[in-house]
Amino acid sequence: MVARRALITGVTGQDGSYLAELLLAQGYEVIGVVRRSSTLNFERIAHIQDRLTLVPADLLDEVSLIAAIRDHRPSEVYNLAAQSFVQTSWSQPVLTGETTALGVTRLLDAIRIVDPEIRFYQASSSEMFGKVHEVPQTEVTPFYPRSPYGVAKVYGHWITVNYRESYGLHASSGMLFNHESPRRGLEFVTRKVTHGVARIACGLDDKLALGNLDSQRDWGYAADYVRAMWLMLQQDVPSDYVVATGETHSVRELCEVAFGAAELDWQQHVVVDERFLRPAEVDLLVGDPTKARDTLGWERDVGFARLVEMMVEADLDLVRAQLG
Ligand code: NAP
Ligand code: F7E
Repeated sequence: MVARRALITGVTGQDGSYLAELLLAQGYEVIGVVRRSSTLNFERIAHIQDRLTLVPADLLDEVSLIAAIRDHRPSEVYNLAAQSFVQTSWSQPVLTGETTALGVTRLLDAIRIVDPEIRFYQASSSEMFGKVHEVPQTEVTPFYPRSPYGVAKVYGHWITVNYRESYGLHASSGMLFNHESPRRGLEFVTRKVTHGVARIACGLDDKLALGNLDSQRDWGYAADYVRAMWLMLQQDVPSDYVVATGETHSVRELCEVAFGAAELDWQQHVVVDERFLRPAEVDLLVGDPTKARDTLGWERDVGFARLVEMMVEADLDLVRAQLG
């Protein structure tokens, strides 16, 4: 049988690395798009790098995307690349719009030009719901983004829907709620907390400075969520799906569980620093994954407490290894 071929933008990121593992395990040939940088940034894919075909391209450069698709002719394209850190989107709003919004159009156009039969996945986000109109959020909850990142993701979502309706592309949008793992970037709050716990437990730090402890998120495990991406592209009909756990927890609860996993009292170590507060906050997110469960048969395996414990354990191993 001929191997199916998938192209992933953002393969060096958290989700890209898990999705590449999943597709390789299913026998896919995996093409990973990497952008040029002065130092290599392949830590998350080092363990599978020899099984991937890495191609240079950038969401800011249309010609490079057309060339990647023309040269490798994938049957599925997963657009995971983005400027994905919400806080940075206030200091770099134009870059965020170019990458996270217009980058989606560039990639959709590349598909339309080279091979409109290619199936397309867009990494949409619960940040689109922002100042939420209803609880829990579903596929039909109106959008009210609260950051340049959220605004850019709304554009990316609607251009995906529009190319599906205008050109008949098999294009689906996954409205994924926060998902985390030991591979999460250190700037996101879960990993910042679990890495901070490990450093405090090993005596390297005493305090951890955070921003808004009251905000609530629906946190799941990234390896569970990439399964939903793949399932969307296996459906006969493209559509849009909320992917979430259906539970919400505050940053304060995250601290309690994470410090507790290392037998520490979070109140002795966490301090609030207004540098980490945002100009506009998303206070509460919780998704309703009913459509993903009923249509895709998707379920998450890992719950909140296990996820946080797993991340603390991984960071303790990492910090201890660095100490030698
Ligand atoms: P991530 O770890 O920040 O990875 C982002 C990826 O995008 C990296 O591989 C990065 O490459 C790449 N990238 C950035 N700018 C690019 C450009 N101009 N051209 C090509 N590649 C570029 O993000 P993630 O957590 O895996 O998230 C994956 C996607 O899902 C993103 O679109 C994110 O916005 C979205 N999303 C994430 C969550 C979540 O909770 N994780 C929830 C909803 C939606 P470098 O390695 O070179 O920087
Ligand atoms: O913040 C609060 C912060 O940066 C979560 C991205 O993957 O998920 C992610 O976006 C919450 C916010 O993720 C700190 O104010 C408190 O309320 O981990 P985060 P995010 O902004 O929810 C969505 C779904 C995406 O699509 C994005 O790409 O935690 N918070 N103190 C803090 N956040 C950070 N980063 N650092 C703090 O010190």
